Amino acid sequence: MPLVTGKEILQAADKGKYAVGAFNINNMEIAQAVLKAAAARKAPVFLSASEGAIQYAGLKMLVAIVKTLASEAPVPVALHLDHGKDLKIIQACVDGGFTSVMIDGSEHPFAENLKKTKQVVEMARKKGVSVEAELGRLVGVEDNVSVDARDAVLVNPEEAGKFAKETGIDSLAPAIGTSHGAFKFKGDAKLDFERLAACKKITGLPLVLHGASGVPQWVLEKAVKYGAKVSEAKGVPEDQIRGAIKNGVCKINIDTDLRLALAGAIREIMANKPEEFDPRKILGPARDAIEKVVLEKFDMFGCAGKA
Ligand code: TD4
Ligand code: CA
Ligand code: ZN
Repeated sequence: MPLVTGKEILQAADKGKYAVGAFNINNMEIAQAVLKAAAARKAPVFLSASEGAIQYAGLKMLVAIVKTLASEAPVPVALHLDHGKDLKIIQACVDGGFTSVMIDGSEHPFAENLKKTKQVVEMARKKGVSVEAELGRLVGVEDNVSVDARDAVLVNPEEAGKFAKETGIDSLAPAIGTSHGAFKFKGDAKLDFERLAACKKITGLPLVLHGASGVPQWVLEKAVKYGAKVSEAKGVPEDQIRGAIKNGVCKINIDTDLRLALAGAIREIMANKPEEFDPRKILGPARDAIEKVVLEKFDMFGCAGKA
């Protein structure tokens, strides 16, 4: 089917109290893996491209890949710009066929983030494109971090209320203690569900969880077995993901788990079959490994069967 807006997918998720997955893509194989899994589970899904992905693959190429695959997919698909910072790139995505954009103004002071976000909402509205924004900083918060230190980096729910009202965004990514990448926590994972629930209550918006990769055991084991130096990797455990969904998270961003699965699968082939150099025999198993990760996410998020 044709691409749908982010808002359409998230409103249904919000009402149905489940979360959908948003998976970062950089090439054809990753997009194919995600959509094959989405079709198998009948799950609505976001395909996300970062500014870096756009630089790597080209905006037109990414749009062409996603539109082509989505047109054959039996599930709703939104094409989303992840962590948009450059207004020119955001405008190019809005004009170029994306159906959802994120403006990440979180490193700016509140007033400037608000102003930038408002600008993006204005440009996106003209094309019916949905907008996600971010408040607070994505940093892993450890068990023993003081309340004051948390206040300094995590979302402030009161600010979130004002921000949502003044900008007219469609979804909000509040920082509640997760971070990007494979090394999220030194001690136990600790997400601030109280803050999350307060943001949900005051904004009424579908919320987005960034930095949500779980570093599944089987993915980590394979990567490490074949030489990846990532043995200290630690992600968000499943019970914390479920807690986030209970407290208003409707979109869950996953990139690291796909990267690790791809790297592990490629390392395995290269190690076990040194005579192999057919790209299809190298990238094919990597694509299968990504698909398996995505299937597990759909089962965890509650979005299977919702398409
Ligand atoms: O927003 N994301 C994905 C971030 C992708 C960054 O891509 P570039 O390297 O191109 O900038 C997430 O929230 C995913 O978090 P994760 O837990 O998977 O790291
Ligand atoms: Ca940010
Ligand atoms: Zn993110």
